[in-house]
Amino acid sequence: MVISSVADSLVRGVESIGDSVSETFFEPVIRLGVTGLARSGKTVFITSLVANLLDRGRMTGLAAQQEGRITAAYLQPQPDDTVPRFDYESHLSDLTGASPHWPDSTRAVSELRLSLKVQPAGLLSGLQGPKKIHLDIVDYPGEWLLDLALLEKSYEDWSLETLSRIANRAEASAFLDAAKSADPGANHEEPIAQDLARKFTAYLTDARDAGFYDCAPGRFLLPGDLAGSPVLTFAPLPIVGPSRRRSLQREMERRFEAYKTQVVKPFFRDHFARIDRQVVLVDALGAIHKGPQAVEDMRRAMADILSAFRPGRNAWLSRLLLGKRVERILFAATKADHLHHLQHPRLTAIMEALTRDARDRANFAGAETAALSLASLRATTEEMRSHNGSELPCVRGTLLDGGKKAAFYPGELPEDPSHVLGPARDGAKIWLDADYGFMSFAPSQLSLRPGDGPPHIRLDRATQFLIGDRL
Ligand SMILES: Nc1nc2c(ncn2[C@@H]2O[C@H](COP(=O)(O)OP(=O)(O)O)[C@@H](O)[C@H]2O)c(=O)[nH]1
Ligand SMILES: [Mg+2]
Repeated sequence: MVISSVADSLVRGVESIGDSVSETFFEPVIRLGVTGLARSGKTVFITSLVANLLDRGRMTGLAAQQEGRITAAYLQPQPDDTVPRFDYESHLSDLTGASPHWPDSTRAVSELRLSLKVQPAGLLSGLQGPKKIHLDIVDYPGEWLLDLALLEKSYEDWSLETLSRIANRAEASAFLDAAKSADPGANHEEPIAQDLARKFTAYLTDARDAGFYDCAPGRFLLPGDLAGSPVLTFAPLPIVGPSRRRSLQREMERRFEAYKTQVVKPFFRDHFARIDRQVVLVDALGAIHKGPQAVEDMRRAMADILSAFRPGRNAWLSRLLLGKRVERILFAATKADHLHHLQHPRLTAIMEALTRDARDRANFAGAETAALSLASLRATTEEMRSHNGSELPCVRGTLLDGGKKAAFYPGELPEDPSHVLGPARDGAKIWLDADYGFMSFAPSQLSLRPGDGPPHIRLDRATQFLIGDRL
């Protein structure tokens, strides 16, 4: 314990010295974290953000742009040689090419550096030349933040907690049968460990597909190059006492600890701890469409995810951060182009309510927070349609299914967010007073004017909140 914490802070110390000598003093770096659960819209957000910072015609909500102070923007090699580069060019050509389509989902951390030349504002502006500011954008799965809670748990606590939480889930029945018939005290045999891990992973996958978000350890679902390795070959067991040497339980315990030190900690140390500004993307409309249970699950997952931004709660993390904290956190409801703008304030209100607990805590920790609704890539246009004598605010776009154009009225979100969150919290099975539809639209064919990035909704306002004060 002691040894690992000393090592962690040493690494961080050396790293921050490196940062400050080579860059921070001369050329400021802003590390922007982009996270959210799977399909929340991270890839589309980053692609459109970069495209709109390179061609800034649609970024009038970004003050430095409005004031004409951004003189250049260009992509640069990123500073971290071991992190995959965010594949901006191919995502952009997916979205804006001749037959536009949504990019494939990506499931690991990636990074991109965009550099801006900015004329300083204020008194000294006439005396100084433009300054260079690097924006390092880091894309990482929100699911990985859920693993933070594992650090404080022993294998035994985690096993018993997990088994009781999933006891009544249909998706878990095959795994639970296997776990019940396994003998934690028997000698470790690899085929048995593998069988348990495989069934546990299958359960996690089914649970996630069924809408459960409490699917830790996160890397079981997104294994990348760790697939099949011992750090991912463990599962919770019905434990009754301390483990015996060479037993199945002892080996599972060892792997659980290895997962914490070799998978969870490096992520927090190498990525999370270095973030200055954070945007958390939430597909609130998608959850509302799926029903009250999905909304409640999402609310809980958000609270868990955001506890990572509350330093002090986790002793290891606070030591690692050494008082450094994320300065600004934006909670953004994505895909707002599914709604006519008349309904956007209601979506934002739901977003605010959905993250309220977590936001209060983050505020307490000194971070500035805000919520808004946005569309990274606007796929629809708005229109009013008459229906039974009243005018309905609709959106029109190309349907993903079949490619026809259609206008769509998604239903009216309530003015009071508690009408959505209340039934969700109380365990309602369906929405009683409304039905919230959801259409999947394809990105539309674009013909962009020179200097304009792809169309969006409030991406410029989001950018202003996240980095505007540093430009
Ligand atoms: N209409 C619309 N759909 C979006 C937008 N952003 C994301 N989506 C949809 O959400 C899906 C997931 O987005 P993606 O960026 O891949 O999510 P990630 O898993 O968080 O990286 C996409 O395939 C689109 O169908 C948006 O701005 N407008
Ligand atoms: Mg992605």
